[in-house]
Amino acid sequence: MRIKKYIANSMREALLQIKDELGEDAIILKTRKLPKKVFGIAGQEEIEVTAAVDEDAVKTPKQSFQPITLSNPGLYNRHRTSAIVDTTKANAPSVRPWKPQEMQPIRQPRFNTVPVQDAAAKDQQIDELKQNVRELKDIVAEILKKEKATAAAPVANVNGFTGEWSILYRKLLESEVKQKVAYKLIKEISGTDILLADTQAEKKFVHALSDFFPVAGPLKLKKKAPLIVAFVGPTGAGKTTTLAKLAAHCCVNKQKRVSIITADTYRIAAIEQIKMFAEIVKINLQVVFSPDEIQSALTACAQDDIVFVDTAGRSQRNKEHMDELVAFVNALHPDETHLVMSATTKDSDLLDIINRYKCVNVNRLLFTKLDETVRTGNILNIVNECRIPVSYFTFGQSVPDDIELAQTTRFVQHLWEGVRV
Ligand SMILES: Nc1nc2c(ncn2[C@@H]2O[C@H](COP(=O)(O)OP(=O)(O)OP(=O)(O)O)[C@@H](O)[C@H]2O)c(=O)[nH]1
Ligand SMILES: [Mg+2]
Repeated sequence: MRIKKYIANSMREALLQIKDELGEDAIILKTRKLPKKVFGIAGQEEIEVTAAVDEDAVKTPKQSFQPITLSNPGLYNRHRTSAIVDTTKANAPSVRPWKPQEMQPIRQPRFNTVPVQDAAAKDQQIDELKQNVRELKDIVAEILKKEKATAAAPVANVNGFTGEWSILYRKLLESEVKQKVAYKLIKEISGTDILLADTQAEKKFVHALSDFFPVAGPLKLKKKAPLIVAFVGPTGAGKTTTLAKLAAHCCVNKQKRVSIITADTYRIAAIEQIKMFAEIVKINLQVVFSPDEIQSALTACAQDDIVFVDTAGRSQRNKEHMDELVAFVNALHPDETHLVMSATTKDSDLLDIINRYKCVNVNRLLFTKLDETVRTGNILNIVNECRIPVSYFTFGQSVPDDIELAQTTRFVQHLWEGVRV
Protein backbone atom coordinates (compact mmCIF):
# COMPACT_ATOMS: atom_id res chain seq x y z
CA MET A 1 0.00 0.00 0.00
CA ARG A 2 1.40 3.36 -0.95
CA ILE A 3 0.04 6.44 0.79
CA LYS A 4 0.67 9.96 -0.34
CA LYS A 5 -0.53 13.46 0.45
CA TYR A 6 -1.39 15.94 -2.29
CA ILE A 7 -1.88 19.66 -1.79
CA ALA A 8 -3.69 21.56 -4.50
CA ASN A 9 -5.76 24.67 -4.96
CA SER A 10 -8.88 22.66 -5.63
CA MET A 11 -10.22 19.15 -5.18
CA ARG A 12 -10.35 18.70 -8.91
CA GLU A 13 -6.68 19.60 -9.25
CA ALA A 14 -5.76 17.20 -6.45
CA LEU A 15 -7.74 14.34 -7.99
CA LEU A 16 -6.05 14.86 -11.35
CA GLN A 17 -2.63 14.69 -9.69
CA ILE A 18 -3.60 11.51 -7.82
CA LYS A 19 -5.01 9.84 -10.91
CA ASP A 20 -1.94 10.78 -12.85
CA GLU A 21 0.49 9.45 -10.27
CA LEU A 22 -1.29 6.59 -8.53
CA GLY A 23 -3.65 5.52 -11.22
CA GLU A 24 -7.37 5.03 -11.27
CA ASP A 25 -7.36 2.46 -8.46
CA ALA A 26 -6.21 4.99 -5.91
CA ILE A 27 -8.53 5.55 -3.00
CA ILE A 28 -9.00 8.76 -1.06
CA LEU A 29 -8.29 8.29 2.63
CA LYS A 30 -8.76 11.82 3.91
CA THR A 31 -9.33 15.38 2.72
CA ARG A 32 -8.98 18.60 4.64
CA LYS A 33 -8.91 22.29 3.94
CA LEU A 34 -5.69 24.15 4.70
CA PRO A 35 -6.06 27.87 5.31
CA LYS A 36 -3.27 29.75 3.64
CA LYS A 37 -2.02 32.52 5.89
CA VAL A 38 0.14 35.46 5.03
CA PHE A 39 1.37 37.40 8.07
CA GLY A 40 -1.43 35.90 9.92
CA ILE A 41 -3.98 37.07 7.37
CA ALA A 42 -6.08 34.31 5.90
CA GLY A 43 -5.71 33.88 2.17
CA GLN A 44 -7.18 31.42 -0.32
CA GLU A 45 -7.70 27.89 1.02
CA GLU A 46 -5.80 24.85 -0.23
CA ILE A 47 -6.96 21.25 -0.22
CA GLU A 48 -4.90 18.46 1.24
CA VAL A 49 -5.88 15.03 0.01
CA THR A 50 -4.40 11.80 1.37
CA ALA A 51 -4.65 9.01 -1.16
CA ALA A 52 -3.51 5.41 -1.16
CA VAL A 53 -3.06 2.70 -3.71
CA ASP A 54 -2.04 -0.91 -3.73
CA GLU A 55 1.65 -1.03 -4.78
CA ASP A 56 0.96 -3.68 -7.41
CA ALA A 57 -1.66 -1.52 -8.99
CA VAL A 58 0.90 1.30 -9.35
CA LYS A 59 3.52 -1.00 -10.87
CA THR A 60 1.13 -2.42 -13.43
CA PRO A 61 -1.38 0.30 -13.89
CA LYS A 62 -4.62 -0.98 -15.21
CA GLN A 63 -4.72 -0.14 -18.89
CA SER A 64 -7.94 1.01 -20.19
CA PHE A 65 -6.73 0.70 -23.82
CA GLN A 66 -4.75 -2.08 -25.47
CA PRO A 67 -1.83 -0.90 -27.58
CA ILE A 68 -2.93 -0.64 -31.13
CA THR A 69 -1.25 -3.32 -33.32
CA LEU A 70 -2.22 -4.97 -36.51
CA SER A 71 -3.39 -8.02 -34.62
CA ASN A 72 -5.34 -5.72 -32.38
CA PRO A 73 -6.51 -2.87 -34.48
CA GLY A 74 -8.25 -1.29 -31.54
CA LEU A 75 -11.40 0.61 -31.42
CA TYR A 76 -10.21 3.21 -33.86
CA ASN A 77 -9.37 0.62 -36.54
CA ARG A 78 -12.51 -1.29 -36.00
CA HIS A 79 -14.33 1.76 -37.09
CA ARG A 80 -11.95 3.03 -39.68
CA THR A 81 -10.35 -0.17 -41.07
CA SER A 82 -11.09 0.61 -44.65
CA ALA A 83 -9.43 3.95 -44.41
CA ILE A 84 -5.98 2.90 -43.04
CA VAL A 85 -5.55 -0.69 -44.31
CA ASP A 86 -5.27 -1.46 -48.00
CA THR A 87 -7.46 -4.53 -48.26
CA THR A 88 -6.59 -4.97 -51.87
CA LYS A 89 -3.06 -6.23 -51.05
CA ALA A 90 -2.53 -10.01 -50.86
CA ASN A 91 -0.91 -10.04 -47.39
CA ALA A 92 -3.41 -7.66 -46.09
CA PRO A 93 -5.07 -8.92 -42.94
CA SER A 94 -8.54 -10.04 -43.47
CA VAL A 95 -10.73 -7.47 -42.04
CA ARG A 96 -14.37 -7.87 -41.52
CA PRO A 97 -16.22 -4.80 -42.44
CA TRP A 98 -17.63 -3.15 -39.33
CA LYS A 99 -21.23 -3.76 -38.73
CA PRO A 100 -23.12 -2.08 -36.01
CA GLN A 101 -23.83 -4.64 -33.34
CA GLU A 102 -27.27 -5.86 -32.99
CA MET A 103 -29.06 -3.56 -30.58
CA GLN A 104 -29.80 -5.21 -27.27
CA PRO A 105 -33.02 -4.14 -25.65
CA ILE A 106 -32.19 -1.98 -22.67
CA ARG A 107 -32.85 -3.93 -19.53
CA GLN A 108 -35.25 -2.21 -17.28
CA PRO A 109 -34.27 -2.51 -13.65
CA ARG A 110 -36.47 -5.06 -11.99
CA PHE A 111 -37.67 -2.87 -9.20
CA ASN A 112 -39.85 -5.57 -7.76
CA THR A 113 -36.85 -7.74 -6.97
CA VAL A 114 -34.93 -4.99 -5.12
CA PRO A 115 -37.47 -4.44 -2.33
CA VAL A 116 -37.61 -8.20 -1.79
CA GLN A 117 -33.89 -8.27 -1.06
CA ASP A 118 -34.18 -5.08 1.07
CA ALA A 119 -37.15 -6.42 2.95
CA ALA A 120 -35.19 -9.50 3.97
CA ALA A 121 -32.28 -7.33 5.11
CA LYS A 122 -34.67 -4.99 6.88
CA ASP A 123 -36.35 -7.88 8.68
CA GLN A 124 -32.97 -9.00 9.89
CA GLN A 125 -32.16 -5.47 11.09
CA ILE A 126 -35.49 -5.24 12.91
CA ASP A 127 -34.85 -8.61 14.55
CA GLU A 128 -31.43 -7.39 15.67
CA LEU A 129 -32.94 -4.16 17.03
CA LYS A 130 -35.61 -6.11 18.89
CA GLN A 131 -32.94 -8.30 20.38
CA ASN A 132 -30.96 -5.20 21.46
CA VAL A 133 -34.06 -3.66 23.05
CA ARG A 134 -34.74 -6.92 24.92
CA GLU A 135 -31.16 -6.97 26.19
CA LEU A 136 -31.37 -3.29 27.26
CA LYS A 137 -34.63 -3.97 29.08
CA ASP A 138 -32.98 -6.84 30.94
CA ILE A 139 -30.05 -4.61 31.89
CA VAL A 140 -32.36 -1.81 33.15
CA ALA A 141 -34.47 -4.32 35.11
CA GLU A 142 -31.31 -5.72 36.67
CA ILE A 143 -30.10 -2.22 37.67
CA LEU A 144 -33.50 -1.32 39.16
CA LYS A 145 -33.58 -4.59 41.07
CA LYS A 146 -30.16 -3.91 42.52
CA GLU A 147 -31.09 -0.33 43.49
CA LYS A 148 -34.27 -1.52 45.18
CA ALA A 149 -32.40 -4.19 47.04
CA THR A 150 -29.82 -1.64 48.23
CA ALA A 151 -32.52 0.83 49.31
CA ALA A 152 -34.46 -1.82 51.14
CA ALA A 153 -31.44 -3.38 52.77
CA PRO A 154 -31.26 -2.55 56.44
CA VAL A 155 -28.37 -0.25 57.12
CA ALA A 156 -26.29 -1.69 59.81
CA ASN A 157 -25.83 0.27 62.95
CA VAL A 158 -26.06 3.99 62.11
CA ASN A 159 -25.28 5.80 65.33
CA GLY A 160 -26.60 2.82 67.28
CA PHE A 161 -29.79 2.44 65.22
CA THR A 162 -30.40 -0.58 63.04
CA GLY A 163 -32.97 -1.67 60.50
CA GLU A 164 -35.71 0.81 59.65
CA TRP A 165 -34.72 3.12 62.49
CA SER A 166 -31.33 3.66 60.88
CA ILE A 167 -33.02 4.41 57.53
CA LEU A 168 -35.31 6.94 59.24
CA TYR A 169 -32.34 8.49 60.99
CA ARG A 170 -30.49 8.92 57.70
CA LYS A 171 -33.62 10.37 56.06
CA LEU A 172 -33.89 12.95 58.80
CA LEU A 173 -30.25 13.93 58.35
CA GLU A 174 -30.71 14.22 54.60
CA SER A 175 -33.71 16.49 55.03
CA GLU A 176 -31.39 18.72 57.08
CA VAL A 177 -32.71 17.88 60.50
CA LYS A 178 -29.81 18.56 62.87
CA GLN A 179 -27.94 15.45 63.96
CA LYS A 180 -28.67 15.99 67.64
CA VAL A 181 -32.40 16.53 66.93
CA ALA A 182 -32.58 13.45 64.66
CA TYR A 183 -30.79 11.34 67.25
CA LYS A 184 -33.03 12.52 70.07
CA LEU A 185 -36.19 11.92 68.01
CA ILE A 186 -35.30 8.41 66.87
CA LYS A 187 -33.99 7.44 70.28
CA GLU A 188 -37.13 8.58 72.06
CA ILE A 189 -39.58 7.29 69.44
CA SER A 190 -37.94 3.91 69.00
CA GLY A 191 -38.01 3.50 72.79
CA THR A 192 -36.17 0.45 74.03
CA ASP A 193 -36.17 -1.14 70.58
CA ILE A 194 -33.34 0.93 69.15
CA LEU A 195 -31.28 -2.11 68.28
CA LEU A 196 -34.15 -4.00 66.75
CA ALA A 197 -35.42 -3.62 63.22
CA ASP A 198 -38.98 -2.37 63.36
CA THR A 199 -41.02 -2.78 60.21
CA GLN A 200 -43.52 -0.29 61.61
CA ALA A 201 -40.85 2.30 62.34
CA GLU A 202 -42.14 5.00 60.00
CA LYS A 203 -45.74 4.67 61.22
CA LYS A 204 -44.57 4.81 64.79
CA PHE A 205 -42.40 7.79 63.92
CA VAL A 206 -45.24 9.82 62.32
CA HIS A 207 -47.55 9.00 65.21
CA ALA A 208 -45.05 9.94 67.89
CA LEU A 209 -43.77 13.02 66.07
CA SER A 210 -46.75 15.08 67.25
CA ASP A 211 -45.04 15.28 70.66
CA PHE A 212 -42.05 16.92 69.01
CA PHE A 213 -43.94 18.82 66.37
CA PRO A 214 -47.03 20.44 67.91
CA VAL A 215 -49.69 21.69 65.52
CA ALA A 216 -52.31 24.31 66.31
CA GLY A 217 -55.31 22.90 64.47
CA PRO A 218 -57.93 24.97 62.64
CA LEU A 219 -59.12 28.44 63.68
CA LYS A 220 -61.54 28.09 66.60
CA LEU A 221 -64.29 30.66 66.43
CA LYS A 222 -65.49 32.30 69.63
CA LYS A 223 -69.14 32.35 70.58
CA LYS A 224 -69.63 35.91 71.67
CA ALA A 225 -66.86 37.92 70.06
CA PRO A 226 -64.86 37.86 66.87
CA LEU A 227 -61.72 35.73 66.81
CA ILE A 228 -58.84 38.16 66.35
CA VAL A 229 -55.99 36.72 64.33
CA ALA A 230 -52.85 38.80 63.82
CA PHE A 231 -50.03 38.14 61.39
CA VAL A 232 -46.55 39.35 62.25
CA GLY A 233 -43.19 38.56 60.80
CA PRO A 234 -40.22 39.72 58.81
CA THR A 235 -40.44 41.65 55.54
CA GLY A 236 -41.78 39.75 52.57
CA ALA A 237 -42.42 36.54 54.52
CA GLY A 238 -45.91 36.28 53.05
CA LYS A 239 -48.11 37.83 55.77
CA THR A 240 -50.52 39.70 53.49
CA THR A 241 -50.79 36.86 50.95
CA THR A 242 -51.47 34.32 53.71
CA LEU A 243 -54.03 36.63 55.36
CA ALA A 244 -55.78 36.98 51.99
CA LYS A 245 -55.83 33.19 51.52
CA LEU A 246 -57.39 32.59 54.94
CA ALA A 247 -59.80 35.55 54.71
CA ALA A 248 -61.02 34.41 51.29
CA HIS A 249 -61.36 30.81 52.51
CA CYS A 250 -63.35 31.77 55.63
CA CYS A 251 -65.52 34.25 53.76
CA VAL A 252 -66.16 32.42 50.47
CA ASN A 253 -65.87 28.74 51.40
CA LYS A 254 -67.00 28.81 55.05
CA GLN A 255 -69.49 31.71 54.70
CA LYS A 256 -68.15 33.41 57.83
CA ARG A 257 -68.38 37.13 58.57
CA VAL A 258 -64.83 38.33 58.05
CA SER A 259 -63.12 41.70 58.51
CA ILE A 260 -59.58 42.79 57.87
CA ILE A 261 -57.68 45.40 59.84
CA THR A 262 -54.45 46.51 58.31
CA ALA A 263 -51.76 48.28 60.25
CA ASP A 264 -49.44 48.05 57.27
CA THR A 265 -49.47 51.70 56.30
CA TYR A 266 -45.75 51.77 55.79
CA ARG A 267 -46.10 51.44 52.02
CA ILE A 268 -48.88 53.08 49.97
CA ALA A 269 -48.84 50.12 47.61
CA ALA A 270 -49.57 47.76 50.51
CA ILE A 271 -52.75 49.68 51.40
CA GLU A 272 -53.88 49.72 47.76
CA GLN A 273 -53.20 45.99 47.43
CA ILE A 274 -55.28 44.98 50.45
CA LYS A 275 -58.05 47.48 49.57
CA MET A 276 -58.41 45.97 46.13
CA PHE A 277 -58.52 42.46 47.58
CA ALA A 278 -61.17 43.43 50.17
CA GLU A 279 -63.32 44.98 47.42
CA ILE A 280 -63.10 41.89 45.23
CA VAL A 281 -63.96 39.45 48.03
CA LYS A 282 -66.41 41.95 49.59
CA ILE A 283 -64.76 42.01 52.99
CA ASN A 284 -64.92 44.95 55.41
CA LEU A 285 -61.50 46.64 55.66
CA GLN A 286 -60.23 48.99 58.37
CA VAL A 287 -56.95 50.84 57.94
CA VAL A 288 -55.24 51.90 61.17
CA PHE A 289 -52.35 54.33 61.23
CA SER A 290 -51.59 54.26 64.96
CA PRO A 291 -52.28 51.98 67.95
CA ASP A 292 -54.85 54.56 69.18
CA GLU A 293 -57.10 53.72 66.22
CA ILE A 294 -57.20 50.01 66.97
CA GLN A 295 -60.04 50.12 69.45
CA SER A 296 -62.47 51.92 67.12
CA ALA A 297 -61.51 49.57 64.29
CA LEU A 298 -62.28 46.59 66.52
CA THR A 299 -65.63 48.08 67.49
CA ALA A 300 -66.51 48.35 63.80
CA CYS A 301 -65.87 44.61 63.47
CA ALA A 302 -67.76 43.57 66.59
CA GLN A 303 -70.40 41.59 64.71
CA ASP A 304 -67.92 39.57 62.69
CA ASP A 305 -66.81 35.98 63.27
CA ILE A 306 -63.18 36.60 62.48
CA VAL A 307 -60.95 39.66 62.23
CA PHE A 308 -57.67 39.17 60.42
CA VAL A 309 -55.03 41.78 61.23
CA ASP A 310 -52.12 42.52 58.91
CA THR A 311 -48.99 44.26 60.15
CA ALA A 312 -46.11 45.93 58.38
CA GLY A 313 -43.11 43.77 57.68
CA ARG A 314 -40.18 45.42 59.40
CA SER A 315 -36.76 44.20 60.31
CA GLN A 316 -36.86 42.32 63.57
CA ARG A 317 -33.40 43.68 64.29
CA ASN A 318 -34.65 47.27 64.29
CA LYS A 319 -35.68 48.10 67.87
CA GLU A 320 -37.75 51.15 66.94
CA HIS A 321 -39.82 49.15 64.43
CA MET A 322 -40.31 46.33 66.87
CA ASP A 323 -41.48 48.78 69.56
CA GLU A 324 -44.10 50.15 67.12
CA LEU A 325 -45.30 46.61 66.48
CA VAL A 326 -45.48 45.83 70.18
CA ALA A 327 -47.65 48.93 70.71
CA PHE A 328 -50.06 47.80 67.96
CA VAL A 329 -50.31 44.24 69.19
CA ASN A 330 -50.80 45.31 72.80
CA ALA A 331 -53.70 47.53 71.73
CA LEU A 332 -55.17 44.69 69.70
CA HIS A 333 -55.10 41.80 72.22
CA PRO A 334 -55.20 39.14 69.50
CA ASP A 335 -56.42 35.62 70.26
CA GLU A 336 -53.90 34.20 67.86
CA THR A 337 -50.63 35.80 66.81
CA HIS A 338 -49.12 33.91 63.88
CA LEU A 339 -45.43 34.47 63.26
CA VAL A 340 -45.10 34.15 59.49
CA MET A 341 -41.72 32.89 58.28
CA SER A 342 -40.45 31.57 54.98
CA ALA A 343 -39.47 27.88 54.96
CA THR A 344 -36.42 28.90 52.96
CA THR A 345 -34.94 30.68 56.00
CA LYS A 346 -31.98 28.93 57.60
CA ASP A 347 -32.21 27.51 61.15
CA SER A 348 -30.17 30.18 62.87
CA ASP A 349 -32.22 33.00 61.30
CA LEU A 350 -35.50 31.26 62.18
CA LEU A 351 -34.35 31.04 65.77
CA ASP A 352 -33.31 34.70 65.77
CA ILE A 353 -36.71 35.76 64.34
CA ILE A 354 -38.61 33.72 66.93
CA ASN A 355 -36.57 35.16 69.77
CA ARG A 356 -37.06 38.74 68.59
CA TYR A 357 -40.82 38.32 68.05
CA LYS A 358 -41.34 36.88 71.54
CA CYS A 359 -42.13 40.45 72.57
CA VAL A 360 -45.50 40.24 70.79
CA ASN A 361 -46.46 36.93 72.43
CA VAL A 362 -46.39 34.78 69.32
CA ASN A 363 -48.51 31.67 69.84
CA ARG A 364 -48.49 30.18 66.30
CA LEU A 365 -45.74 29.57 63.75
CA LEU A 366 -46.81 29.77 60.13
CA PHE A 367 -44.42 28.59 57.44
CA THR A 368 -44.70 29.95 53.90
CA LYS A 369 -42.97 29.16 50.60
CA LEU A 370 -42.61 25.41 51.11
CA ASP A 371 -42.73 25.28 47.33
CA GLU A 372 -39.38 27.04 47.22
CA THR A 373 -37.39 24.47 49.17
CA VAL A 374 -36.85 20.70 49.16
CA ARG A 375 -35.27 20.52 52.60
CA THR A 376 -37.68 21.28 55.43
CA GLY A 377 -35.63 19.86 58.26
CA ASN A 378 -35.10 23.44 59.47
CA ILE A 379 -38.81 23.57 60.38
CA LEU A 380 -38.54 20.45 62.52
CA ASN A 381 -35.36 21.77 64.17
CA ILE A 382 -36.95 25.04 65.13
CA VAL A 383 -40.34 23.70 66.18
CA ASN A 384 -38.68 21.01 68.26
CA GLU A 385 -36.59 23.66 69.94
CA CYS A 386 -39.23 26.30 70.71
CA ARG A 387 -42.34 24.05 70.90
CA ILE A 388 -44.69 26.73 69.56
CA PRO A 389 -47.50 25.04 67.61
CA VAL A 390 -47.52 25.33 63.83
CA SER A 391 -50.72 26.68 62.25
CA TYR A 392 -50.42 26.56 58.45
CA PHE A 393 -48.11 25.79 55.59
CA THR A 394 -48.29 27.73 52.35
CA PHE A 395 -46.79 26.53 49.11
CA GLY A 396 -47.48 29.10 46.40
CA GLN A 397 -48.79 32.51 45.49
CA SER A 398 -52.26 31.45 44.49
CA VAL A 399 -55.07 32.90 46.69
CA PRO A 400 -56.88 31.11 48.31
CA ASP A 401 -55.57 27.72 47.17
CA ASP A 402 -51.94 27.40 48.18
CA ILE A 403 -52.40 26.92 51.90
CA GLU A 404 -52.97 23.91 54.14
CA LEU A 405 -53.56 23.29 57.80
CA ALA A 406 -50.37 22.08 59.47
CA GLN A 407 -50.60 18.34 60.20
CA THR A 408 -47.88 15.97 61.30
CA THR A 409 -48.53 13.43 58.54
CA ARG A 410 -48.42 16.11 55.84
CA PHE A 411 -45.33 17.62 57.39
CA VAL A 412 -43.54 14.28 57.24
CA GLN A 413 -44.41 14.12 53.53
CA HIS A 414 -42.85 17.58 53.08
CA LEU A 415 -39.87 16.41 55.11
CA TRP A 416 -39.21 13.41 52.85
CA GLU A 417 -39.60 15.46 49.68
CA GLY A 418 -36.31 15.36 47.82
CA VAL A 419 -34.85 12.80 50.26
CA ARG A 420 -33.31 9.79 48.48
CA VAL A 421 -32.30 7.51 51.32
N1 LIG B 1 -43.58 30.90 46.24
C1 LIG B 1 -44.33 31.44 47.19
N2 LIG B 1 -44.45 32.78 47.24
C2 LIG B 1 -45.21 33.30 48.22
C3 LIG B 1 -45.87 32.50 49.15
N3 LIG B 1 -46.53 33.33 49.99
C4 LIG B 1 -46.27 34.59 49.57
N4 LIG B 1 -45.48 34.58 48.50
C5 LIG B 1 -44.96 35.70 47.75
O1 LIG B 1 -44.01 36.40 48.56
C6 LIG B 1 -44.03 37.77 48.24
C7 LIG B 1 -44.26 38.57 49.51
O2 LIG B 1 -45.56 38.26 50.01
P1 LIG B 1 -46.37 39.27 50.90
O3 LIG B 1 -47.63 38.60 51.27
O4 LIG B 1 -46.46 40.61 50.30
O5 LIG B 1 -45.39 39.32 52.13
P2 LIG B 1 -45.52 40.25 53.41
O6 LIG B 1 -44.96 39.49 54.54
O7 LIG B 1 -46.89 40.75 53.54
O8 LIG B 1 -44.55 41.41 52.96
P3 LIG B 1 -44.40 42.85 53.71
O9 LIG B 1 -45.74 43.32 54.06
O10 LIG B 1 -43.68 43.68 52.73
O11 LIG B 1 -43.55 42.57 54.90
C8 LIG B 1 -45.13 37.97 47.23
O12 LIG B 1 -44.56 37.97 45.95
C9 LIG B 1 -45.99 36.73 47.41
O13 LIG B 1 -46.71 36.39 46.25
C10 LIG B 1 -45.72 31.07 49.06
O14 LIG B 1 -46.24 30.28 49.83
N5 LIG B 1 -44.94 30.60 48.05
MG1 LIG C 1 -47.67 42.70 53.68
